[in-house]
Amino acid sequence: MTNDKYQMINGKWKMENVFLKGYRHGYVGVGSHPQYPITVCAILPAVTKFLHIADIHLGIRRYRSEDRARDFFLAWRDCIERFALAEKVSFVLIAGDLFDARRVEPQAMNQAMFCLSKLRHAGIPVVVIEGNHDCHESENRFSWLRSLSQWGFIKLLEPVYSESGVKLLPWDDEKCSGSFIDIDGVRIFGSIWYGSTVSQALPPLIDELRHHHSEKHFNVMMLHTDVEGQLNRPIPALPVVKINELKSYINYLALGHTHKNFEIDGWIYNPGSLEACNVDEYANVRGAYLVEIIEGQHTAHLMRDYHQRPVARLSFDVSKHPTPEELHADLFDQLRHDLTPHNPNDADSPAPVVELSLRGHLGFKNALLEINRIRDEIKQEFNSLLVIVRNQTVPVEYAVAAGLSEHVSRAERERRVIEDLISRDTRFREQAVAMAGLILEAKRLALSDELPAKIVELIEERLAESQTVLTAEMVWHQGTD
Ligand SMILES: [Mn+2]
Repeated sequence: MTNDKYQMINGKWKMENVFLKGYRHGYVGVGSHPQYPITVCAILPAVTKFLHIADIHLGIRRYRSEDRARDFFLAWRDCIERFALAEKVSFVLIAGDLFDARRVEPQAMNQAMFCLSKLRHAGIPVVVIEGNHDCHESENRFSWLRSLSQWGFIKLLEPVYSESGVKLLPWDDEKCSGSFIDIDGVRIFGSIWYGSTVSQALPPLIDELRHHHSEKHFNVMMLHTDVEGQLNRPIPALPVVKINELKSYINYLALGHTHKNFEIDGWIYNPGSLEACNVDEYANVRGAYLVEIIEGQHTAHLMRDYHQRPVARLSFDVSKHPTPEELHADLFDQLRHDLTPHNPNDADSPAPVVELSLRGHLGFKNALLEINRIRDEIKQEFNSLLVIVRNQTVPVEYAVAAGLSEHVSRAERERRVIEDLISRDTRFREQAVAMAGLILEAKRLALSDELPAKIVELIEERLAESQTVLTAEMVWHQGTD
């Protein structure tokens, strides 16, 4: 309980110093209690359940695959059916980015309505805030989220901004608008997308929360923002110390925006996007929070068992494969060992996305690594929906002197770099030391103003000493690079 006037002790509601009988499993009623001269003026359900999701991104077009775009709908449908309708929750929270774009495609609207109408039919309110993807345009007062709110399919919560500052207004059923709403003992506050100004936007909102949070309710606030320390990217995010200023008024901060799951100090929750919106997000944990409030104490369960496209993440070290043919053969040997081909007749398991990372030092020119061919052959052999090849190899062209101690002299470091550059190309590996010496010698002569003809003479002389095959390859290599 947020209010210490109301407490559940030994299965009985206690208000201040008086016990109320017979209200353990239901509601504390409004009006006078028959046995005691008190008036109970709050409606407090013993248990309230709600679903908190964010970043559904309906209508996403980032993948060039219809099936992949449909996955976002299937994830949304599955979550609503399993964790809202079947669980008979009191309400659903969507903390921003229901849609991938503010200009909603007809198909994305159909996908949204498929669930929103089921929820309305079941009497489950859907409380929504704008995200950066589906927020209204500043010069336009119309938006699809506002329309959906007007039509009664969602309750879009927005603070009201005017010249005099920000105001939080209670939900108005006639106007279908407001900044906060009470449902089953929970007071829910909305906000808008503030972007990089979120740290400045928060203090005036907190002033308003001071007036409007309710001691008689469990207070929830929805916010679409990144949080400092939860990202791998160096972009401005909201510092946790700033968020903590909300803690006096808010019991559960329902976040959206960051597409991976995190939880801070047992009151700040970010479920993550329902599906992976780009390749970098495949490794992230994501899901939907099913939250239970019992006697004012909440428990948030991250639900992950819903339609998510399976992803097979594989890694292959390209080092020590001297030719493109050998690399190809060894790669497919490893794939056949690690990856079971998808059975296209199995309707229960969707074809996976395969993400293959190629790592290590290439033993041949980068241009000879046939990424497209590798991608097509994996797709064909393993019946994958989509194959993403991440080329993280170090091309022979950019070799570096790895493993050198920091105390090594500049001259030695230079010699090693040149030697490495030569030896990473298997055609010249055997002669790397001799050739590095020759290159350094040529450089020294050039810096000492030696005549160019003299330098050419030296190079020719040394090359003649080594194998004639090597000389021919050098000429070919220089001519095609
Ligand atoms: Mn998003």
